Amino acid sequence: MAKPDTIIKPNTVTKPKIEKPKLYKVILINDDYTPREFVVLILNYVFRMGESAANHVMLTAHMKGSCVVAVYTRDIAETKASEAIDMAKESGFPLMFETEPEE
Ligand code: TYC
Repeated sequence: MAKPDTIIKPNTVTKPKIEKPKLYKVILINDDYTPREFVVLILNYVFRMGESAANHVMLTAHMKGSCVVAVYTRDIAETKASEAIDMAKESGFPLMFETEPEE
């Protein structure tokens, strides 16, 4: 086969596209049944919060209805929320966590 006389190369520049992963909030929801100590225990265990931060978050949710616990990438936020909900369920408590994208 004959070789082409002209080779046309596309004139493009590839920019490395590295985007910051979107972050998700884990939100603790208040209820009337889960004991305060159990909420603190879950915050200690699943979210690695110290005693005083966990107490503060629990009391904020208790008084205001909800409180942001922490911010993670989507996978981690969803995994931790499910882990916390499952632990509460296993103990017979209706404790709820939600995840929502950060603005
Ligand atoms: N309101 C609960 C009680 O009085 C305690 C509680 C606090 C439950 C925060 C859930 O997210 C919560 N026993």
